[in-house]
Amino acid sequence: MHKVVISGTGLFTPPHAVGNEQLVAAFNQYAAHFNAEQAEAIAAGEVEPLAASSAEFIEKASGIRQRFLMDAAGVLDPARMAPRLPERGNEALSLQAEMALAAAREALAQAGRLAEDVDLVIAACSNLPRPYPALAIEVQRALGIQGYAFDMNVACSSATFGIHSAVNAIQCGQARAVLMVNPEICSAHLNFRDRDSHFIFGDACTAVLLERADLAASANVYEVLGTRLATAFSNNIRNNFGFLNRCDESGIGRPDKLFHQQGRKVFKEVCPMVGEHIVAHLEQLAIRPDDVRCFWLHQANLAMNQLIARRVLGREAGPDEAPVILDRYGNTSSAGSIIAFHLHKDRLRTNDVGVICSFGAGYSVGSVVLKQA
Ligand code: CO8
Repeated sequence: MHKVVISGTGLFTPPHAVGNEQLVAAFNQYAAHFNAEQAEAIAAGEVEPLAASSAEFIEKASGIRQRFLMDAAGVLDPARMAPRLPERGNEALSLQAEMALAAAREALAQAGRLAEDVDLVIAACSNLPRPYPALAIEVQRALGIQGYAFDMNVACSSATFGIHSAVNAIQCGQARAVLMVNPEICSAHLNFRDRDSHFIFGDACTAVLLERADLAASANVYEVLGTRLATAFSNNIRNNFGFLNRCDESGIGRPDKLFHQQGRKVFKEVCPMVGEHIVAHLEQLAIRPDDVRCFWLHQANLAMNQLIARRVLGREAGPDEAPVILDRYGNTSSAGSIIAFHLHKDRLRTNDVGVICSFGAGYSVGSVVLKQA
């Protein structure tokens, strides 16, 4: 079997940074309007009034200070509270492909690779622009890559599951190099009218180039020592949007067609699952947790990451050991752990070991153990 390395990563950051205060101001305006409109029903006890959101709560509960959005104006308009992203014609490049190209070009350049060196494109993210033709095939054509391409969705774990698939393809000799992209427009499936979750997500796109170690052009590469995946069904993070929605019109427009979750339950159930997963993966590779130089964890909640690191290490992790990017980016679903890796992979020195780990809806957990070559 061929050895596999990560030889390049890329990041596309959307144009609009939106702070908690701005988001809360829009929500509170919407809530005040709703309460005024529903005053009679609220007084009669028929409708629950909407409580105000608070920037202080958001930072304390999640660690998030701001997020980047593909369109801020639509989200911050209390009469709309959804991004305005006009549909493009069939001949135009789709928005997610555009994001993917920007991140992909950076990853290819970093690896010193051209389109002709790549045999497989994987688009892995928590929502795709359409069922078909695959977004990955659109990206493949736009970059002029031969070979094959496919889409996959494992929510927040899409990128690590994508890396796993890429590693398999390279190890088996089906591809020399694989480009994996994660274009996340979380703002388009987030309910900005829901106080419990309106602050959680941001938009971003990451790209990872994986190659056969013996063919890599760059000397600055990260050998993949192993990947490990796990899933366990849960309804605690759910989105009921789908192609069957139009077959039962009574449900169209209900908030369950957007992201919704039982945040507390997710926190309680996912942290132990992830801690045990990482420990078991390291054990399998005969690596002691203390010998891991850096954990690039999924970026959903600061306290969650601190707890997971504590479970793995048996002590507090330093900011250097588990870098945080969610304060600036929010939760960018599958892109989160890859943004942390992209921005902080230089924390490894030769022969140092690091772990990328994602977790989220499904439930799903994916870990990738790397060694700086
Ligand atoms: N402002 C002020 N107060 C608030 C707000 C707000 N915005 N929201 C809630 N409160 C109040 C509540 O009403 C509650 O009040 P009370 O105590 O009086 O009942 C109090 O604050 C505490 O509420 P919670 O218990 O809900 O607050 P938590 O401390 O649990 O924090 C979090 C909420 C931050 C959501 C936290 O539970 C969390 O982060 N949990 C983990 C969630 C997680 O990791 N989810 C991962 C989902 S991501 C994923 O898998 C990908 C899905 C695909 C992408 C989707 C893209 C859209």
